[in-house]
Amino acid sequence: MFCFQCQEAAKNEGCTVKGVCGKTADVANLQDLLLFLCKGISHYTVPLRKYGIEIPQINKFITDSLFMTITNANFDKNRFTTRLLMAFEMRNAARERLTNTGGNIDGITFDGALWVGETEAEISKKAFEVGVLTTKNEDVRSLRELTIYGLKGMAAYAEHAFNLGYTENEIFAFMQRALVATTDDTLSVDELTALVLETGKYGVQVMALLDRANTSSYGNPEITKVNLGVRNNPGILISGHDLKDMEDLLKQTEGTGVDVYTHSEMLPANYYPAFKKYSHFVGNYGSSWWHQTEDFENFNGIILFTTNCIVPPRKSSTYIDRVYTTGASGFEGFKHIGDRKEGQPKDFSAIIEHAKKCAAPKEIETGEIVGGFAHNQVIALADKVVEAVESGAIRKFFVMGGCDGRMNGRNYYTEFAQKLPGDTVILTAGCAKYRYNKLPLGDINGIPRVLDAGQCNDSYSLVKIALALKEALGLNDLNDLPIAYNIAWYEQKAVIVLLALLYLGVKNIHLGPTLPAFLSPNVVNVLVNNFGITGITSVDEDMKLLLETV
Ligand code: SF4
Ligand code: SF3
Repeated sequence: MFCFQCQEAAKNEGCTVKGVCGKTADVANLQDLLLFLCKGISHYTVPLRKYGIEIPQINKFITDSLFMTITNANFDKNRFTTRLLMAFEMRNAARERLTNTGGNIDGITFDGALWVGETEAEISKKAFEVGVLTTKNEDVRSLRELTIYGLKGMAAYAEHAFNLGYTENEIFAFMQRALVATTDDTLSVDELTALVLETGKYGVQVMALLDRANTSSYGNPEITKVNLGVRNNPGILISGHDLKDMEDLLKQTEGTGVDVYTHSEMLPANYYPAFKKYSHFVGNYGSSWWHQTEDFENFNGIILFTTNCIVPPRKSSTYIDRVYTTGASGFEGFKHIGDRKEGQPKDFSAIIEHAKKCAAPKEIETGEIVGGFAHNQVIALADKVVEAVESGAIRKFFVMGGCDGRMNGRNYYTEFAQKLPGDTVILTAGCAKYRYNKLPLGDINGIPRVLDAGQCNDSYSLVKIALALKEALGLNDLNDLPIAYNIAWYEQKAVIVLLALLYLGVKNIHLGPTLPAFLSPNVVNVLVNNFGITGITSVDEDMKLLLETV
């Protein structure tokens, strides 16, 4: 195996024996093979579009497959093996369709479009051969993988939108065209750099689509005090990012005596009007994803993963039989809830029955946190915000969104938030917020000093807020705003968010806690020279620099 897609890549170079995340070499190789076949399928679907042909099942298959390979989403070898067999079927269907349409398949020579493996031994051998390192030139490899990781993030958001009935063929078409482009040895470094930026363009588009899907389905997030304590009923703790699963679960648990709590990235579900109305939706339990081994132990009830981030349980963990996965997520040893049947809600009856037999959660904290500052809510407060900026009450905004992670150095973000002067406001989205969202940072004229827009995909909200501020303050360029970017990344959704920000022209982003292992020195130079991207140094130095510039 070789994997360097996340911030935890061993030695900040790559995991080669087993993932720091817990991914085994078997699973890593099967994920590589699945991507290889998705590229192969795309070699047929891209020319099919020239004939106006879309194959929705394949669009969905490629999207789900990319999503399943995101860090901490799916560790289940069997799920990947089954999926590989499906990939062969999808590829055959696409090839046949292209032949029947009169398309020319003779020119399609990419191995992933042709290779067939039958035995487990053949599949394992091939899986070992098709990884990231098959691209020898490190700059080409870096740009190809940067694109692919962006596509994985895009796929995650496209999948959530799809679950709510929102799709755009343009997004699927781009994903597949880009997958093919990553197999094209004739593309120059400049062309690949352009592909990376184009990925950011579609990143903006997919986040806008998901924003529309979420807010049309569940209303606009609004200022909400989220309870951190517990009640005395058994509960289900829902984690991940999928709001359709949240809806189905809340509906099916109503009146059953089972309470629902959010964990980690599901926290922002508390901000949606359509979910707030359920009296058995108690609040948020615990902290960000990597605290789960302790949080789940204490919770006593059922845990439902709708997406990443899964942490493999410890040998001593007692909660394994209480954990379920659904959608793209999976883990050998956790039970899996299957997909929705056409037009039907997902069937959560098994976990509700299981929950009824569990003890109520142990209280690990009390109190409340405030969130719900997505674009609609902040824009509703625009007058107040603009007044505070114009009077100098707010000197500067700090976008500190992104991911959380286990690395010790991430204390940086807690310290940074603590040391920020009282006339600054943090704008956040994603699980990075858990580094500072329970600190008593106060408010400025009633505006909380931490404005949480929601999940990582709600970074789109931060962009809308920035654009609205630019208008209100009569500025021409986003970079003239009193906003500094100090973003934490971990997995590939953060990659698509970053590419989206670059596409929108945001400059001087500080990215930490380490720069991605998949960026070659030359690609880092391109990012530094064109976008002013830098890593982080010490809290004091970065604070000084970021407070001084615009
Ligand atoms: Fe390593 Fe991250 Fe890949 Fe897991 S996802 S194998 S930690 S680089
Ligand atoms: Fe977090 Fe996994 Fe990235 Fe959605 S839940 S932001 S790390």
